[in-house]
Amino acid sequence: MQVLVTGAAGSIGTVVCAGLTDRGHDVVGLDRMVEPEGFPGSWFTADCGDPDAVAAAFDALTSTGGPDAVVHLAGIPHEAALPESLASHVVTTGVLLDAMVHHRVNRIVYASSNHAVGWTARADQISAAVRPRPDSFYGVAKVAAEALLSLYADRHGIDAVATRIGSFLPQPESRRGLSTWLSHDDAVRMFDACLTAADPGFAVIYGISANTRGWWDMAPGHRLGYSPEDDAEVFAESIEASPEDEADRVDATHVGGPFVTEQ
Ligand code: 15L
Repeated sequence: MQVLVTGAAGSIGTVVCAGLTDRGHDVVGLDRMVEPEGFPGSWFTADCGDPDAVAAAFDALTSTGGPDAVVHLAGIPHEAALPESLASHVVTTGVLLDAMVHHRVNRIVYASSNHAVGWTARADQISAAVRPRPDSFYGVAKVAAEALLSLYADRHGIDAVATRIGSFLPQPESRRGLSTWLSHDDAVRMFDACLTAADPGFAVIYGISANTRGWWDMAPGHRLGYSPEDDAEVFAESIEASPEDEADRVDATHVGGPFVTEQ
């Protein structure tokens, strides 16, 4: 399958592009950054919020038969002013969806975030159907981008999967991370499953590893074939060796951890 990956030079993009290539996909990178050395596929240096630049990339790819799907990872990965957050997460998603409709590309897998529900109080299990409850403008923009995916799924029949990613890191770095960690290998498993699942329609799943201390309802992801294999628990002893501090206590109250107190 040919997959156009936005944000391909970023931390998730680098890992996901290499992993999808290993799994037999033909990956095309799109990023504002120039092509990283050794990138495994072809490349467009472009801003995915720019409709003309995105149209040019789609024109070039469709003239050779692709792409089959989009993985949208581009976006500021932290809190920012509201206009900047909306441009980075919502406008880019809309530009890509319009290009997909125009070129009849039928699937998008989106890097949403746990911060879409970050103000949810910590509980044993957080459903993917819980009320959107952002903890930041970043989270608001992720909720709005998910809503756009839902609209295009209903209006145009596009398969659109929003993956609410937890903490994508080589290994967890805090007590909260023992619940929110998404390993590199599980991220690749998840994007591959979402790209290849039969008829997902519009779906929201949690992008988290199989963490013993996870508080997420993983059933919607399982239904799409996402079976995480890594567990943050193997890092618990070293993380718990340092005494709990104020940041840990803030993290323990709400799903979004530190974002809840940022302004
Ligand atoms: C995210 O969505 C952010 O992009 C990242 O910077 C982390 O804050 C992560 O969530 C997390 O919740 O750990």
